[in-house]
Amino acid sequence: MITVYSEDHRLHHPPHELLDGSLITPYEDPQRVEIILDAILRQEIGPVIQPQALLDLDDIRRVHHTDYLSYLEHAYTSWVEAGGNPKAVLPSALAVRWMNRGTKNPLALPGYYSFDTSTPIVAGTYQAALASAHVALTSAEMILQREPSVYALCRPPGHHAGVNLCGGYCFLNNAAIAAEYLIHKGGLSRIAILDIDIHHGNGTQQIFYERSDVLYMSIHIDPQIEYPYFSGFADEEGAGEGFGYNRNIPLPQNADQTLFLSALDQALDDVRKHEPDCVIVSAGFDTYIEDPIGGFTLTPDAYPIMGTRIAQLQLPTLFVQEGGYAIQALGTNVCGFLSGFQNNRSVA
Ligand code: SP5
Ligand code: ZN
Repeated sequence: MITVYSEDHRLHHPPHELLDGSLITPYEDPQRVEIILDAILRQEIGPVIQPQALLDLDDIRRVHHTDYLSYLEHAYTSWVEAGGNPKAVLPSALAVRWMNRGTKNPLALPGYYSFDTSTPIVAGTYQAALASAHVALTSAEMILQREPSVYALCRPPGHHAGVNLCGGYCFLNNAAIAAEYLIHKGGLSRIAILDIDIHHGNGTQQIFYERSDVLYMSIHIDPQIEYPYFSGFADEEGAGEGFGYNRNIPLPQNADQTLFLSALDQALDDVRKHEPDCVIVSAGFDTYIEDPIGGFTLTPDAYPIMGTRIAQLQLPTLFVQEGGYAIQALGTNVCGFLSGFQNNRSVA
């Protein structure tokens, strides 16, 4: 399987995040993808290529508002000029409920475009986020060129990012951007996004909530006990034309492999019923037992099984890297997952 990777992810390397009231070293570290890349090369999963052609911003604007993109581009410089801490942009006041008037104040803007305090912006963040989206777009293009499966080694991740909101270490929704590309450039009619990160992909849910062409299926830790807390409940089923095309499967804390795999089987049944032209897997590995911000108890042997079951769909499959913070185990878990997939396909 081809992996698409860009070293520009390194431009996003914030010094801290504010989590549960503490300023801490970010869990979302550049080493994550370097370790995955090493394992992919060592275990000979397949060739690694860089994003191809020029990035066309229109491909990103199909998902994200122009004012949001412009915010991301200028957030750091304007913040520093206005006297914000040059270490990183982080909101101090969030625009919530009725307090959502617009603002031009560079110290206030982060609170308009963020939903948490864990997603700092530094000088290179926008470029890194664009590169990550470019990785997803290149991978989507390869699917259109009849590559049966591609792994987009994205960083920063994407599934928490909404049309005009960053959060959960995410700025641009790479999976959603790939889905829109497949529909608009490739003429695909139906897509299924299967999100197996431990956190609910609130951004992806928002983006496709009223659409019936893109099914969003997510298995995640119960939002009553874990992030993102305010979204991801089972009764969020889509709206309007999209009713029935959003499905959340929340699982309890400490969910194990047996529980996770039976949820995966349910999700895969729904994916089959949708009859998609392509499956996009939002692949997070924070379900691993040792993950420092996880909460499930999956062991490394779970990932090849997950890959195998997804392979049985026998559909074009685009894997998009999301979370996973047990850095030392990431290479093993990702490669186990991708190998499980590859070894069980009639087409590579
Ligand atoms: C892409 C992705 O995986 N983003 C995740 C962002 C999660 N940030 C908040 C984590 C909250 C962890 N809570 C731990 C509670 C103590 N067990
Ligand atoms: Zn996650």
